Amino acid sequence: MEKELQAGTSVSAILKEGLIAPLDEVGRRFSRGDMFLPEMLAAAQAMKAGVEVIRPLLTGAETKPAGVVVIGTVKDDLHDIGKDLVAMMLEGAGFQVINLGINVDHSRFVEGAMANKADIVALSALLTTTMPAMKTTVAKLKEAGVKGRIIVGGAPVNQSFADEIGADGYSDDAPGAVVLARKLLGIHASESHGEVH
Ligand code: B12
Repeated sequence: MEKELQAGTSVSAILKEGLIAPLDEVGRRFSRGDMFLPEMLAAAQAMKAGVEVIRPLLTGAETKPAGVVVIGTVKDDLHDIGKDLVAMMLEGAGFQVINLGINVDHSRFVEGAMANKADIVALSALLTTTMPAMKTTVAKLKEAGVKGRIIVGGAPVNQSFADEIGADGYSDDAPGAVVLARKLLGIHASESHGEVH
């Protein structure tokens, strides 16, 4: 990774081709029964170590605060690699990010959003079995009168599910989450500098 960076390979190429693509392959092998949980865990740890190397490039210094984002992975879901990438890229784009972590139930999302006056509440789910928790969380955030816009993502989530549960936006990747958050808050990209190429 360090060698690639020194050789001038772009951060997004390292992320997509060097980190996310191999992890997708691990997921496919797990589905086929060619790999098992300890291997998936080892792959996740390798991914996390890789992300740490590029973290400074993703979160770069930004002066103008773009807004407050409260982010977390929904209840009973322990996947955090994608959610943390989204958090890092939002930070890089100048957002103040409060990361609630994994296995976050709806009441913690509501408290976190209220306490931090979130402009955006971002929910991640990686399991089809935790998508209902995403739906409940959206409903509870609305019921509680949280004013921030709600965005959702994660491998099993798509635009039609986002629409169905009443989320304000969906993106299938971290750079798209930045574009989405800016769009929902009416921020033009030129007003911010944290682009990753
Ligand atoms: C790594 C991994 C794990 C690790 C997680 C480690 C960690 N700290 O996160 C471990 C080993 C712990 C794990 C456990 C399990 N896992 Co798992 N795991 C994966 C794997 C291989 C990669 C996930 C990942 O990190 N991808 C890379 C990141 C960058 O991608 P991403 O998360 O999709 O995020 C991107 C976008 O989705 C988007 N995004 C994500 N969140 C958000 C949020 C917002 C707001 C927005 C806008 C965008 C956005 O942006 C991100 C960056 O571009 C996937 C397979 C896969 N390819 O998805 C299986 C997978 C998700 N796991 C699966 C399963 C079944 C499990 C277990 C149930 C296995 C078991 N029998 O115990 C457990 C469940 C544990 C739990 N309760 O959560 C299945 C899910 C099947 C399903 N349809 O529900 C998958 C698809 C594997 C498979 N093919 O079967 N897993």
